[in-house]
Formats: sequence, structure tokens, C-alpha cells
Amino acid sequence: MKTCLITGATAGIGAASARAFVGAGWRVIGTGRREERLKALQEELGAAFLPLSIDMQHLDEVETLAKLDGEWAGIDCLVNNAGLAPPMADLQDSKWDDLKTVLDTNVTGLVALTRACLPKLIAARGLVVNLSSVAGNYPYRGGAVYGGTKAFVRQFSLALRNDLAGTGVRVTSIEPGMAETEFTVVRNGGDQAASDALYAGVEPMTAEDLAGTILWVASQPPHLNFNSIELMPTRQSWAGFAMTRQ
Ligand code: 8X3
Repeated sequence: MKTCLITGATAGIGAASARAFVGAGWRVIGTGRREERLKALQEELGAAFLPLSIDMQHLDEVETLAKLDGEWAGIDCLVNNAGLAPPMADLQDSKWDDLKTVLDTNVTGLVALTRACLPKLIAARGLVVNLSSVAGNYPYRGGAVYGGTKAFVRQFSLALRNDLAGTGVRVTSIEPGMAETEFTVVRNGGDQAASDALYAGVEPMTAEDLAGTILWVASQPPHLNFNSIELMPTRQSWAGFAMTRQ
């Protein structure tokens, strides 16, 4: 039985991915900060799910994930899903603590965990699936740090493929647009109504849509590497360029 390590499994795309992978016969190690959510997921998914309460900002905790032994020792797939956005704000109006949490989680924690898991992934000829975003490919106002971290995740994913050339390990960057998850509630400082207003009438992607994509990537034959997959809801497209007029 193959094992998938999924970060940020307490909600949204991470929790949906845990359900999808277990449903497809994988074992899943799911991490997150909210222990009670992980426990609830374990009750739902049973012995195929190992919950580990980890904060991606604490690198000593992150690195222990790669050191599990016994029946949970192997890692065939790493899904780097944990990530968040600071409140939408121009950089000059942003709070450093908010930005630091995002940089530590989206970039530093992701790199530390990936690096720590590589010996096991190489031994398994496994795969890494990184959650980037369309925000890493197209800039929008108020998203400089978030978009910057997601551009990093995409480029890190592509370059990591070079480092892993010849090992058989595959790496994919998934770049979703608008998906209705707790992501937007967090980005709006916990304001559910603001999140609901953003999604109203848009038919956003769901966590299950993305979990299906991630599982599909992980189910492809070993000779196929999807470098990146960018996806949006049909009702989302791009804004034009902005001008300031005198
Ligand atoms: C966030 C994507 O389109 O909601 O990762 O800004 S979008």
C-alpha cells in the first residue's frame, strides 16, 4: 500500500485530498495545526489515516515528519498543500507578522519538508505535488507577497525536477484559481460574509475538484511527469492591465 504525506489536511484541499487518496487505497499521513480537526478526519478515515499535529512554521516539527519509522516509514507521494494568504493589502499597508507567517509557511516550511523527505521519495521513486496558484503566474493588486510565494513554489517545483533528474521522482506544480475553501475566509480575517460575496454566482472550483486533480496526477504511470497544471473555474478569467491617470 502506498503512503501519501499531505500537509494542511485539516480543511479544504488538504482534507479533500486525504479523503480522495484513502478512497483510492492509499495510506495518508495528514498534518495540520488544528488537532481536533485531524482527529475527526481520523475517525472518518480510520486506520489508513495518521494524523500529526504540526505547524509548518516550526522547522524542528516539520523535519520530524520525514523521520517516521515502522509501518509509516515510507513516503511515496508528498502533497505540499499547507499554505495561506495574508489579508489583501498593498505592501505599504500590510502587517509584517501576517507576511512572515505566509513566507514561513508557504516557502520556508515547504522547502524544509521537501528537502527532508527527498531520501524517502528517491527510495520510493515517488512524486511531489506542490500547491502553487494562478496568483504566482499573474499579478494582482494586494497579492504581492502571496503571489510571490506561489511563483516561488512553481519555480521551485520546476527546478527541483532538474535536481532529481535520473532518480525517477516526479514533481508537479498545481496552479489553481478560485476555489471555495477556508482560504478566503482566512484571507478576509475570518469574515465568512466577505468570502461568500466573493464566490457568489461564480461557481468556484471545490476542494474536491482539486483533490481529484492531485489524485489523478499521483495515479499517472511513472514515465509521465506533469510539470504544471493551471486550472480555473469557467467563470474566472483575467483582468486587464491597470493604469493610473494624471
Ligand atoms: C488563490 C487563487 O484566484 O483566488 O490561490 O486568487 S485566486
